[in-house]
Amino acid sequence: MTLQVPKFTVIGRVNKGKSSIVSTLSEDDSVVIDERPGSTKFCLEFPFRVDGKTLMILIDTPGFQHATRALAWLRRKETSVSNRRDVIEKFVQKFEKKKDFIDECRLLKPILAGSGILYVVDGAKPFRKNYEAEMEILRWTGQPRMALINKIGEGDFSDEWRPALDQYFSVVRDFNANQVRFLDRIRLLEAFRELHEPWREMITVSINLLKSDWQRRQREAAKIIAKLIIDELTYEQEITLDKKENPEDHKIKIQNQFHDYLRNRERKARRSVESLYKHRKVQTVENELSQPVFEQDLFAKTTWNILGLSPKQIIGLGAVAGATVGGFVDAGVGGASFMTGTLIGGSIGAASAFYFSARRFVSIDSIIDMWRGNKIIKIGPHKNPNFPWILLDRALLHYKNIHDFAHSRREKIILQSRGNDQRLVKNLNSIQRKELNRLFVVIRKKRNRDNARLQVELEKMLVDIIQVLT
Ligand SMILES: Nc1nc2c(ncn2[C@@H]2O[C@H](COP(=O)(O)OP(=O)(O)OP(=O)(O)O)[C@@H](O)[C@H]2O)c(=O)[nH]1
Ligand SMILES: [Mg+2]
Repeated sequence: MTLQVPKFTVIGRVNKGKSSIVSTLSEDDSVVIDERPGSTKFCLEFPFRVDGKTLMILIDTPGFQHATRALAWLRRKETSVSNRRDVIEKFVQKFEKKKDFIDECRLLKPILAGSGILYVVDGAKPFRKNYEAEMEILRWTGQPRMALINKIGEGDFSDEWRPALDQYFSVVRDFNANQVRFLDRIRLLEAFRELHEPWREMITVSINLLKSDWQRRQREAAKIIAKLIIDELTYEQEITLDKKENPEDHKIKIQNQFHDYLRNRERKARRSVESLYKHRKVQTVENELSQPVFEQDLFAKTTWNILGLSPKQIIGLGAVAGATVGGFVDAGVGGASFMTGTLIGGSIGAASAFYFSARRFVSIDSIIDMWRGNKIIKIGPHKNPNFPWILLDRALLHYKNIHDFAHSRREKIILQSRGNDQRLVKNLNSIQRKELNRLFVVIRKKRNRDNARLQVELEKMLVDIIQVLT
């Protein structure tokens, strides 16, 4: 027997967050949402799919336009409480092709065809008696009904709304479209399950599918981040020059190309994480990171403190081994002179809007003069001991934000790192830090050899880190 896929028609007054709820529940960021009222003009279906399987269908609507008049018509035709649904059917038949109740007919049709009702109100605004007509019409349909109190502004009138909604809806829930997280969605599905017996089995299947898909996404994200780190730590670039050319003329160019590669590689990983979480349109801004990095001394203490590990932590890890590999510093130096040492070691490059370590710590590894008489300029891999930590910190910050970003939100995500509380790698426990450091060192040593095994090891660690993070 195929299970019945639950459908929900989402209804409410203009600008109350109907489309936002549809967007959040269907994980679809293409739903039209706007601060201007009347943004939804037609009824549209949005399936929520996991792994190619439709788990439920949300129907976005413009809501009622003439509820009071419609209810007056219905009341005139009503002969008994038991024929109210028939009266609604007659109403749709009569007005379907006419202009008077276009929106009413459009939203009532799927309900009469069996969909449940999600009624959305704004709990930040007071309850008014004139909401009663539409709630009454919905009650007449006899279909499973749930009310969601979606607070759009600062006020809180939930206490006024609840007793009124309780009269018309079997379940009333607070549900803030823009702030819900995964577990809130699971709880809502659990409530849907109680609403209508024929949906019970399908919704149970859906909850289990969604939970396992969520874990799959975490594993996939760990894989994407692990691959990114390995690629960036082992990437090197070379260009071959004609014997007449002067390598000095090409240094800046190859350095920029090297930076571009690292930057693009990170961008690609981010897009993959975003599409894993079905965020197709989201944009991120890194105001805290890019601006000081762009303009100021990149080794100003504040900048250094933004991401990655602190110099003290790096030294504590013996990660200076990484720096020693780069030939920059003496392993014995303390925090401040460590930074000075690295600063001197790095080349002071042209202003490129890239995070500091990448810019300063590109090393022109070797300039080889002979290869069929040509010259080869080689650059990379990146040597800064903090580089993997900064990469990881940025990846985790991005991941956490994407993971928690409701699909109804249309603003840009500000990837903000506000000091130590946000510096994610800094708060890892010392065993995790040591273990990661060991891996980073091996990855760097092996360059492109044996990466598959290292990738699996890194992935495993990242899954644990990600789980705690979210
Ligand atoms: N802060 C906040 N704003 C929200 C929330 N839900 C919706 N909004 C905002 O409220 C406005 C209207 O949201 P929509 O989802 O378009 O509302 P709607 O009921 O579909 O509106 P119409 O289709 O025009 O009737 C948008 O600017 C949303 O971003 C919420 O939970 N919190
Ligand atoms: Mg809308």
